[in-house]
Amino acid sequence: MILPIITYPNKQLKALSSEVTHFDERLHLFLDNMFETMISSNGIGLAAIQVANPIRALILCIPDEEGNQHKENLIEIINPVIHTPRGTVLYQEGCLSVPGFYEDVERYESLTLHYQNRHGETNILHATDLLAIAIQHEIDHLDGKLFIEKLSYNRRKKFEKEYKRALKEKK
Ligand code: Y12
Ligand code: CO
Repeated sequence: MILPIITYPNKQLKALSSEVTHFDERLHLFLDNMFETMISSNGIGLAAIQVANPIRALILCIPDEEGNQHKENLIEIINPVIHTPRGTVLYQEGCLSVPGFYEDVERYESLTLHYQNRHGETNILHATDLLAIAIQHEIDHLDGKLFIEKLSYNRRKKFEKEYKRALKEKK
């Protein structure tokens, strides 16, 4: 089932998501729906709060060199914790909750992630490149933060003006 994606400035996106404690059929169905929703919107990452569920769950499906996404590359990440972040890198980010806008954001270059899978099993993942960036972007969603909050004062003001104009034009 394709779920509606909440977009900025909806205040639900500011919610602090709660730890997942039940790794049951309901969670599995929800994660399946998140995947369908993300792929149908051409996304590579989606956090549960973006579809109005404030739980600490996110999914990522990084495209291959040809830009194609494969379900076998899907990573379901529950209750993530970042360890040993290293270096910094600038990357132009986009977000399904801020449609039509891409901005350079500074992130850690690499990190180690401790998380649980859909069965509650603990996994450890070393991430670099786009995977490391997308993990940080999605974990920010779990903490109620959007990438636009990392922009400088002037870039944020410019974004607000352009976004408001785009929303008006859509109406
Ligand atoms: C850098 C950091 C984090 C990510 C992962 C999360 N972002 C996305 O998956 C963004 C997807 C996206 C897709 C769009 O295309 C459509 O909606 C059809 C899009 O375009 C518009 O909204 C017009 C914007 C964002 C990625 C990179
Ligand atoms: Co996002």
